[in-house]
Amino acid sequence: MASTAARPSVNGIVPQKDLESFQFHLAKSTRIIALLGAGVSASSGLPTFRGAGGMWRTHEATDLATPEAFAADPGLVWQFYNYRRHMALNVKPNPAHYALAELARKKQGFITLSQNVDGLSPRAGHPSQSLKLLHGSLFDVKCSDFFCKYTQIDNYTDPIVPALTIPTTADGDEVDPTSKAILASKDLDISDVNVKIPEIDTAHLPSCPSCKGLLRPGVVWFGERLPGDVMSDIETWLDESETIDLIMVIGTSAKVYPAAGYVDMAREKGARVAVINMDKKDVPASGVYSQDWFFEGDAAKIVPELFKNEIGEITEMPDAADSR
Ligand code: BJW
Ligand code: ZN
Repeated sequence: MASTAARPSVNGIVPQKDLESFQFHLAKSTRIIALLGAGVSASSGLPTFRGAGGMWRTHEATDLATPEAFAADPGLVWQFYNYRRHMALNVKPNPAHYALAELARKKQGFITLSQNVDGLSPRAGHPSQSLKLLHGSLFDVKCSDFFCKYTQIDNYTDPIVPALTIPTTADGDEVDPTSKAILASKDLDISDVNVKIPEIDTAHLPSCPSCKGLLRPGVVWFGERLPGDVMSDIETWLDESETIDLIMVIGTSAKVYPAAGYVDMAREKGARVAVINMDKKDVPASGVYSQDWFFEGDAAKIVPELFKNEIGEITEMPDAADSR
């Protein structure tokens, strides 16, 4: 089995024996899933959600990524997402994004299910028909009124409205306006539920040109259904065959459902699982079986190495954002 991470590595990135057995399996695989999470974009400079350095150490995740939070304080939630949009626009896709995009061009039966909303896979040129964005995109905006179907795709305005301009320190450094530290530095005891965090006037938030209601980020919050078209595309792909050869679980804690459930679905169809993660403890709920692989380390380094036999070296790295 290939799950022991501390074995000697010949190429300095992954143990040679595991690399070879993985590459051998990848070469003969015709039905492959990649399940991506925030760790794929970590080396681009975007924080993950959970674990060391995770952004939700400085935010209460469930406080901000829910429809209830938006209803209670749309200004605070918009500040959080406007800042996330800004961060994503100011980083670049990394070799893992490019390697996945290239594998998608090379392998017909390869589908990527990404939980990431940062736009980096599309910017790396990942073919859209084989990239399924489970949790939407920071750059889609939609009406918050259930009955109004207004949607904007590819809105890259930064800040999205002037009222959401990112504050700077006296030294000119941009600061996350919604981090606990910043809120606390305003002399507010944010642990006290009776203390109200200042709200941005809703009149200055993004508004719907159709119904004049509030627009909201086009991401999937806790308790919300995943996009119907995305789910049905995945279902169609799953139903195309009784077998799946491989699922790669890359840079995700695999704790959020239904995304995490695809690992067991793939196993049920015979898939071997390859986990690529910085943290040995972050394995899917079903664990790592004897025929699986665990590659410990940075996805941006490991993924191109794993795919090298299929895609060659990643050399050119065009960013679709440069031509916008
Ligand atoms: C590196 C690295 C490097 C770092 N290299 N690795 C079944 C069981 C239990 C609960 C549920 C269930 N089904 C549904 C639920 C409820 C809920 C849920 O899953 N809760 C869990 C917390 C238990 N799910 C939902 O609510 C979903 N909706 C739903 O099921 O609807 C059903 C419904 C039916 C009918 C009517 C209505 C509804 C929706 C889930 C939406 C999740 N949304 C978020 C926010 C998106 C917007 C935003 O970005 O703000 O999506 S939550 C957040 O978590 C975000 C992420 O996509 C998602 C996953 O996180 P991810 O990507 O795994 O990040 P991390 O930080 O957790 O992990 C990073 C990993 O990278 C770590 O392992 C690091 O070690 C690693 N790493 N650097 C390699 N360089
Ligand atoms: Zn509307």
